[in-house]
Amino acid sequence: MVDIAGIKMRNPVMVASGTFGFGEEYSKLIDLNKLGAVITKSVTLNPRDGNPPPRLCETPAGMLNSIGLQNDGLKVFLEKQLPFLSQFDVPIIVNVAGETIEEYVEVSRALSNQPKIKGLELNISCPNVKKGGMAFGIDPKATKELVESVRLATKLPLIAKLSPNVTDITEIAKAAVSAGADALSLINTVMGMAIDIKTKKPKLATITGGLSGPAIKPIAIRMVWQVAQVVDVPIIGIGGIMTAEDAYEFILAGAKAVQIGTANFVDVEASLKIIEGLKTLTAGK
Ligand code: RRO
Repeated sequence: MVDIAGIKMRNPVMVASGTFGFGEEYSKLIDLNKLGAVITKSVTLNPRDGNPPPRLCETPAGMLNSIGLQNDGLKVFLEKQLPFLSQFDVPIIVNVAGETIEEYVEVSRALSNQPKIKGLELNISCPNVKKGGMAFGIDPKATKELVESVRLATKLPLIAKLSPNVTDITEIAKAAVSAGADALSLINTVMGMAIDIKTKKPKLATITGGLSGPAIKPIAIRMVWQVAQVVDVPIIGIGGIMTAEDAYEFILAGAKAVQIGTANFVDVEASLKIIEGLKTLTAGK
């Protein structure tokens, strides 16, 4: 058993927001009950269509995305997606996003009286939207204001998901914790760009996107280590974890748990393999 800010998990391996939808497709392929927790795709107050295509491309040792917070909105989440996920015996953590503080507060409040939801992950690090998202996570004052406001609206464990697109992530981490975050997850994607040299056009319609996958692992390890030096709350490590050895590296850097993202697209069983491999690696430790 692993306890992250009061969220009790069978193991320290969760699936990362945005790489697992709301579990429906994966539930046909793997046993969700074996996961430490499921983190949903971001939920916003109203439905969003996301950005125009192309919004994904492969890069060396990773991929770029610019989904633009596509989701069906709070109502559909509560009526359909949450009931579906609730059939499983796995902690549900909802990733919450918005354009304004009021939106984060309203969504967080509405999720708070749902017994199946065990925690909220505040997405203050989406790199692909014009308003909100990362804007909250690159400025310590804005981070503090947002987390404080949501803190007043919910008793659920709050995890702030941090952006790597900053000069000093420890400043943001400290701001989130001082405002009442119970845990931190890091990192979200690194802003990147790719150009097709045949067409001479950017590979993504939005030009820039978020880089994920093994290419960003050393950045994430460095940031987890830096943040672990300055906060006392649990850290959830994210960034290019493909194997149990990668996950263990995050634990050695100071993470108490990890999230698996891009690896889910390569191998639907990646998270389950990492859970088994970590057991062996950490046995007796
Ligand atoms: O939807 C997205 O484009 C997106 C989000 Br919300 C995020 O937090 N991170 C990311 O890489 N893409």
